[in-house]
Amino acid sequence: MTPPTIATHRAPDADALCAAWLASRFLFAQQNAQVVFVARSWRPRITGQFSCVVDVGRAHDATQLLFDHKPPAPPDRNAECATTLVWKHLRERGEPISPLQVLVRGVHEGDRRPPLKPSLWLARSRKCGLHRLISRGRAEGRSDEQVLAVAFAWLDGYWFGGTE
Ligand SMILES: [Mn+2]
Repeated sequence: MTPPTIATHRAPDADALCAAWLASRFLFAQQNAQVVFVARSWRPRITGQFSCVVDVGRAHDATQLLFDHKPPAPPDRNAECATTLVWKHLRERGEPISPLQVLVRGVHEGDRRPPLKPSLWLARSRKCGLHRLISRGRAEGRSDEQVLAVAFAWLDGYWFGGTE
């Protein structure tokens, strides 16, 4: 059986990676989902091209597993982020992911444009947490796949390993 595919944008940020991780570990648990990177200009035209789309495509439709938060749907890009949209969908499905709320809130805050004065959680994450891992990976010229591997390892540790 072909594994599910999760599309997000190239040069992924914390929101793209966290939303893709939520989809991979909860929507498609134990299915070895593959993350595919597409241009930020990508738009969903063919239904079912990917199993799930996060933080790209400018469409939000949970019935098709399309989770973007940029206009036109919804009109305000800061009201939600891709991670909060996937998280809320998972909660509606009854997944026991409430302990991720602090992380989800921090990722949402970090995705805000323009940014506001960061919370302590976000400032710490940018200094030595998930946000730092991603920005350092990018600054060191790592590939999208390498940045994803590092971020997923951190998130797996955060959730499954009980570290952090
Ligand atoms: Mn985003």
